[in-house]
Amino acid sequence: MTDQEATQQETTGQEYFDHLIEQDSRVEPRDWMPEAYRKTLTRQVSQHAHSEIIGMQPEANWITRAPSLKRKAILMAKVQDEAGHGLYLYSAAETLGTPRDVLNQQLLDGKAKYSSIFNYPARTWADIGAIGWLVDGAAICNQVPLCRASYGPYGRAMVRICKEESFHQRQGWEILYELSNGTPEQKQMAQDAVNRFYGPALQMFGPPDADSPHSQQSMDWKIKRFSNDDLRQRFVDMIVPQVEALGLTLPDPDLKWNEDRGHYDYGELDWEEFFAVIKGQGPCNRQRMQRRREAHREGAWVREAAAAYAEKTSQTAASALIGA
Ligand code: FAQ
Repeated sequence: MTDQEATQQETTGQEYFDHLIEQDSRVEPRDWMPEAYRKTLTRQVSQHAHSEIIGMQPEANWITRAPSLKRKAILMAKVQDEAGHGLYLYSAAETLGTPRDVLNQQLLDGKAKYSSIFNYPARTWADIGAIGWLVDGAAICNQVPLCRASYGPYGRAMVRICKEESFHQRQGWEILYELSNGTPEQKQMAQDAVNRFYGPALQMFGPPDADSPHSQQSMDWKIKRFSNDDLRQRFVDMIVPQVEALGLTLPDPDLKWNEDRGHYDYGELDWEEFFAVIKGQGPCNRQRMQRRREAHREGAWVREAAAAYAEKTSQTAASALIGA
């Protein structure tokens, strides 16, 4: 292809891409797309996948200690769902051209981010309730608009994920509801979990808009539909009546209804802590990565067996074709 032909192809590609975005249509893997669009999606979708996989750890830690067989079965199903979400998302990310083992290696090398929230410990059974209610609740708030993301494979993966997240949130709510209607000690345990997870859950939406380098471009490309602060506000407005129904409180003295804005005002979050956590200095960053690397090492034989099986079946298929 000559330089002129390449430029022509790029111009046509850009025009078609702009048209798809303007029409609120979907960009599919084989469509031409700007390199920066591919890069930001690969970044966001793979970080999202890593979050689902690392996010299994705080809850998996409670499977053996869940207070009943029923709770154990529900928690096990939830943790398995998170693994499934990771797989859908890695598949969606791969359609952008970077193989999954490369993405995974970026995580193992500590070069790729995953959600700040999973660097906090799950200390008590009530924390499992708070994770379901607040963390999955924030995830739903953030992810429902992503079902309309302009990139087809990502948006379609999100539809399925959001359905499962709704079940996750309900199971968390139910744990907290039961504890807050239990003994005074149980209620206190629920309150303590909400106190610890409230701030970090609000930080899941990302830095304030003024400090969010990717938001505007991602909104222009219709990957993100709302800014970080808009989604955070939506989440606060949603959980205030819910916490009242639980009979608990949110640990924010500045939280109050603002008649003029038609929203709840809430206090400043600890952004210093947030940036420290995403730089690797949270309470559990080291432990989470150590466990992930161990699990990857322990899974080597599974990957080798799967590769050998794939090789064998492709040889059998090739011989059948030659024989035919
Ligand atoms: N943690 O310019 P922005 C779940 C980074 S839900 C760590 O605002 P963007 C379900 C950001 O990557 C959790 N890093 O970036 C579950 C960027 O760094 P970079 C996962 C964060 O992308 C529940 C820099 O800060 N959900 O797993 C965080 O426009 C229970 C500047 O930020 C998703 O990933 C953070 N909280 O907006 C599983 C949703 N926030 O890459 C198990 C999809 C920001 O330049 C159990 N992702 N950063 O080095 C998104 O919606 C977006 O990527 C945001 C960030 C909103 C997270």
